[in-house]
Amino acid sequence: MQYENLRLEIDNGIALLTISREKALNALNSQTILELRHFFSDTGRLNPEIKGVVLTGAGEKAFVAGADITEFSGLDSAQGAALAQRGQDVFFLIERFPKPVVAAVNGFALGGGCELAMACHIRVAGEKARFGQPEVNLGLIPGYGGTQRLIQYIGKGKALELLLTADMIDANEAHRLGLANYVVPAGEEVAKARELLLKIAGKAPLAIARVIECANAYFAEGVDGFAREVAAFGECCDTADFKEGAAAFVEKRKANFQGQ
Ligand code: DAK
Repeated sequence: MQYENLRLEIDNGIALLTISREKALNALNSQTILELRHFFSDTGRLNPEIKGVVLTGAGEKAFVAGADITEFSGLDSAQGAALAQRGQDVFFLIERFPKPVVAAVNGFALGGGCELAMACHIRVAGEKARFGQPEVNLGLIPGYGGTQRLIQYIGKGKALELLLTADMIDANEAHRLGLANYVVPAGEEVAKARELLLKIAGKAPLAIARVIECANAYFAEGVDGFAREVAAFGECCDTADFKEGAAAFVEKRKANFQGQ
């Protein structure tokens, strides 16, 4: 698929995926959602060269300033619910992506943008980043998982305050609350995200994928996360990477994992 709104650059095994609609502050229109779906189900998943993904927004002002407001006025309830489901499916693809995804939040992360950052595994916020769920200003509620994931990250009390007031918080407050893993000077978000991904790229890929799966199992309805962990641990024992990791430890050398 030819991307119109995503820019993809791969360097040293790390994909830098930039949402590039700078004039609309990188707002998520349906084409961008389609392209994200394609990357996280196809290109990014199947390309063995890609070990991890940095997701960011073009320009210096915004990560993503929300869903594209010009696209969703006039929807009826059935169309709205169908669109929300389609968007949520894409965000689940990101959350369940078997390789690490780090959001480099370089500016406004509002509404669908905050939801997108929350679907990533780790968030690095630049000093100019602003997070918020302003949907109630528009007579809406978050539709891409915001009411659920914000509570997972910062707890019900503070999440409800942000969801009900539509207030924005800055990078330091997001860090204090546990929404942002790091705050870095503006312009250094991608470099920090890459640094984290390069560190993770040295670990065993099959184990990394299972850590992500088990962490998600904690929140999945009807799934026993502890049971999934037991099974996943057993699966790791069958891998060549585990044998290599254990041998490297005994031989006092760096492990050379093959993802097998
Ligand atoms: N959509 C479309 N265009 C946007 C946009 C957005 N979300 N945010 C900004 N833009 C456009 C502006 O219209 C403006 O375009 P021009 O006038 O230059 O053509 C350009 O980006 C620059 O924006 P501003 O001139 O407003 O820039 P400022 O620095 O003055 O303000 C701002 C920056 C981020 C504070 C402001 O742009 C703003 O408040 N933006 C809207 C934030 C927001 O409310 N975002 C939407 C949250 S609600 C759904 C599922 C999910 C959702 C909806 C439906 N369904 C399944 C149906 C989720 C909804 C949301 O995300």
